[in-house]
Amino acid sequence: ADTEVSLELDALIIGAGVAGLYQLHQLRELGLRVRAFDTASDVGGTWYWNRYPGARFDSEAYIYQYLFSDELYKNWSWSQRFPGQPEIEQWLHYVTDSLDLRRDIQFSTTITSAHYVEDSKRWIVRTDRGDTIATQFLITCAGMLSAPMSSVFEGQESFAGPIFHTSRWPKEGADVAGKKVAVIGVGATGIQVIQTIADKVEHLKVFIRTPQYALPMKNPSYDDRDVAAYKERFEELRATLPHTFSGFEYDFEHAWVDLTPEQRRKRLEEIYDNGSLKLWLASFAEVFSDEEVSEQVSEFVREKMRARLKDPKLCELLIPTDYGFGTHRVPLETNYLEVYHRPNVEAVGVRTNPISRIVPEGILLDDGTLHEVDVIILATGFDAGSGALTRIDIRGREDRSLTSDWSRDIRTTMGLMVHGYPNMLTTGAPLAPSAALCNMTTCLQQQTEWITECIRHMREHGYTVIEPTVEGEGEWVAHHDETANATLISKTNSWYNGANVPGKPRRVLSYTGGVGTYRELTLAAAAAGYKGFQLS
Ligand code: NA7
Repeated sequence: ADTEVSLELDALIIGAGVAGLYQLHQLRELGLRVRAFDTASDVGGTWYWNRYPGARFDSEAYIYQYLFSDELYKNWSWSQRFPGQPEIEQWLHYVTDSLDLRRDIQFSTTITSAHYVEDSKRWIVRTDRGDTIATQFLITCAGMLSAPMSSVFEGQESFAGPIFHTSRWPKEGADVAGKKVAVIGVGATGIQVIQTIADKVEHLKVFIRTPQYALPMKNPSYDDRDVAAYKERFEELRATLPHTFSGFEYDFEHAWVDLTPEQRRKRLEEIYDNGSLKLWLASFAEVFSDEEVSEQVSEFVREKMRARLKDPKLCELLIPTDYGFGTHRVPLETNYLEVYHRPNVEAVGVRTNPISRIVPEGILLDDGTLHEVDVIILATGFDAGSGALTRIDIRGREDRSLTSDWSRDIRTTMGLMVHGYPNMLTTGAPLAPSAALCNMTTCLQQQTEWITECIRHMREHGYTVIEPTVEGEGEWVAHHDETANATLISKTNSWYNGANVPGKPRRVLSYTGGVGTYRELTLAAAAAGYKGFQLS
C-alpha cells in the first residue's frame, strides 16, 4: 500500500471547524507536517453546515472564543450577545485568515478510511478524491453533532417537494416563503427554525413528539461601549472559563439545601431574567441529580411557559411533564411559544399518533391522517459523539473496526483516545465534556491543547506511539459511568445517551463531572507520565 501514498504527514486532522482550525495552528507551531481535510468547501464545521434560518449561538459570543491570543480575541467585534450563523461563519473565516490556515486545509474532501499499519506504525488514510496519505497521528476534529439523522422515515425519497435536514440547508438558500412547510422536531434546532420562518411561510405544521423546556433569550445588540467592556474582560474570562462546571463564565453559587424557599425562588427569578443558559448551567447543581429539586425547578419553568401559552391544548403539546428540566439540552428561544398562536401555524402532536411514513403529498400519521405540504424540514438531530467517526471506516490494531466496536459498546479514554487505536487522538468524542453540558469552544480548546502537549512530550522523549491501556480505559469508563449514572440525564431519553439512534448502545456521551474537573483529571494523567497510557 505504501507505493500508493501520495502524501506523508506527521499529523492528519479530520475537520476544519472550531477544533480542527486550532489544532492545525498548534501543530504547525510545533513544527509538524500537518494537514486538515474537510468535506465542506470551506472552514467552519458546525457553522458551515448549519445555515438554516435562525441558526445562532446559545453561548454568549464573547465566551464562545479562542482564548490563546489576546490579539485574535480583541481584533474581532461581535454585533450582539448571541449572533447568528452568518456572523459566526465570518468570524471563523477571520480566524482562518489571521492564522493563515487555509494553505494547509484540503476542502471538498471526505476521509473515507483510516487504517493503522502496525509494521510502519502509521495510519494509511484514504479520501473520496483518491488521495492516499500516510500519517503518524490521526486527529479527529469531526464534530460532536455533525452526523445528521437525515434518513428517518420510510418513503422520504418519494416526497414530491424538497425535503432536507437542517444541517444540509442548501447553501444557495431554500425557498420556503409562501409555501406550506412541515418541520419535524423541536430540539434546539427545530425551535430556531420554527420561530424564524413562521411569519414567512404560508402555512407551518410543526410535528412535536417531545416538547422542550425552552428559555427566553435576551439578545441585545452591542454598541462600541459593550464591545470594549467585554474585551476588557479578556484576562478574567481566560482565567475563569476553563474551570467552571460548563465552560461558561458563570457557575453554581449556592446549594439548594442551603437556601430558604424564598431565597431559591429569588435566585431562580434572577437567573431566569438573565435570558441565557444560566438557569440551566449555574442555578443549582442538584437539578441534575436530585428528583425533588429537579421537579421544583422544572415546575418553575413550566409555570413561565404556561403564563405565555394560554390555550390548555397547546400547554399539553408544548410543556414537558415527563422528564426533568436540564436533562435534555435546554434551547434558548425568542417568541417561540407565541408562534403557535399565529393562525398559519399548527402544532401536530405525534407522540401517541406517530409519523408513519412520508408520501409524495406529505406526511402520513399512523391513524391515516395525511398532512399535505410543499417542503419538509427534518430538524431530527444527530448521531451525536460517535456518529462522525463510525461513518468512517477506521481500523486499529489487528484490523479491529471502530464502527463495529462502538456498535457494541462506546468506550474511550477521557474522550481523547481509544484502546486498540494507537496514535488516534479524538476531540468532541464520547466520554469527554462536550456540547451536552459545555460551551464547546472551551472544551475543544482544552482537548486540542492536551493533544498538542501529548505530541510535544512524545517528541521530546523520543516516543513514537501512544495508546491507552485496557486498564486505563476501564478506569475512565468506570469513573465516567459512575458520574453519569448519578445524574437524571442517564434516566432520560435523548441524544445525550444515544437514545435517538436506533440500536445505538446506551451510555451518556458527555462527561458530566464538570469541565474544570475534567481538565484537572486529564492534566494530572499527563503530569503523571501519561498514566493510563502506554508510550513506546
Ligand atoms: P435534537 O435535540 O436531537 O432534536 C431532534 C428532534 O427531532 C426532537 O424533537 C425529536 O423528538 C425529533 N424527532 C426525531 N425523530 C423523530 C420522529 N421519528 N418523529 C418525530 N420527531 C422526531 O436535535 P437538534 O438538531 O435540535 O439539536 C442537536 C444539538 O445541536 C442541540 O442539542 C445543540 O447542542 C446543537 P424526540 O425528542 O426524539 O421525541
